[in-house]
Amino acid sequence: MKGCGMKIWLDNGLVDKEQAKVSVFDHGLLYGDGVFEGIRVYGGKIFELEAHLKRLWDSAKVIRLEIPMTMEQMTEALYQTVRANNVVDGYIRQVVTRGVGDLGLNPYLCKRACVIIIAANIQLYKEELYEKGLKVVSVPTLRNHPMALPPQVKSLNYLNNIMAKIESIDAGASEAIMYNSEGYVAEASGDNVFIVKNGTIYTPPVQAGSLDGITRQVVMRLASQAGLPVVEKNLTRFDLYVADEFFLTGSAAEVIGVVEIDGRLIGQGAPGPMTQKLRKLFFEYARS
Ligand code: PXG
Repeated sequence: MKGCGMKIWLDNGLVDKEQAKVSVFDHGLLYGDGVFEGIRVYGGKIFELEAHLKRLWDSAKVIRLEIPMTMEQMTEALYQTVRANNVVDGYIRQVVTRGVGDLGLNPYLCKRACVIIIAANIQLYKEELYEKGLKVVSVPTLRNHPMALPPQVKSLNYLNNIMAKIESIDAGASEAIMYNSEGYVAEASGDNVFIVKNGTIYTPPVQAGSLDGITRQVVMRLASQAGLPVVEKNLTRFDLYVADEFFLTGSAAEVIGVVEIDGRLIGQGAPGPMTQKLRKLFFEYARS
């Protein structure tokens, strides 16, 4: 898709990729002031669109950002961008920045938020990692405290997660496991955490400090429907180390097994049966 007539939604309509530029005075760039969503497209249909729109509007409300269009207009803009780029199975990056302002923090001096929609493809991990499973590490950088920037806000300021990602890469791992200030598992740098122990699926409550992941919600629902017990519970490093299975969920990663954390092997060192089953259920649902 690169270069061959890619169209980007910018503010009020589609423009050529080469024309899709924002000002150096946009507070999205100057301060990371804005919100975004990463959404999958399966078979030409935008996956869990309502949930993504709701989350975007909630994130915007928290940071007092007015999105300059209605949800209906946004839906239309998303589909126009998907169709203009012939995206059938792909990925949408939807961004709303605070817009152009002064060299000063005050967001209220920015006249109008800027809307950007990119429809393309994404592959977060190499295909073989889905078969073999990921190696992850616990990182020293804590997930943002809820009384700082609440982790439920999907803001353009991802430095908290980027710090964690750097720490994991530097440690030779594929992903970071982030904890909260009380020592409970929060999430990975861009994915939610699940484990399986004695036949039960566990995931930390969102209040432990994670994004309210849409893939997480779907996986929890599919597991319940399949009669697999799912429990939201605070998890510690100990729980991860002794888990029978371990997997991550996210729009980019989908469902991916973890086979090693901090040098401890999970289960038999390969993605477990429950992980594989949920991955299969997820794709059946996504493609239905
Ligand atoms: N936690 C964080 C911090 C995230 O950024 C998730 C959990 C999973 O949420 P969803 O709703 O996607 O199931 C995310 C989402 C990327 C990329 O480019 C990252 C995400 C989504 C799309 C793309 O790395 N993370």
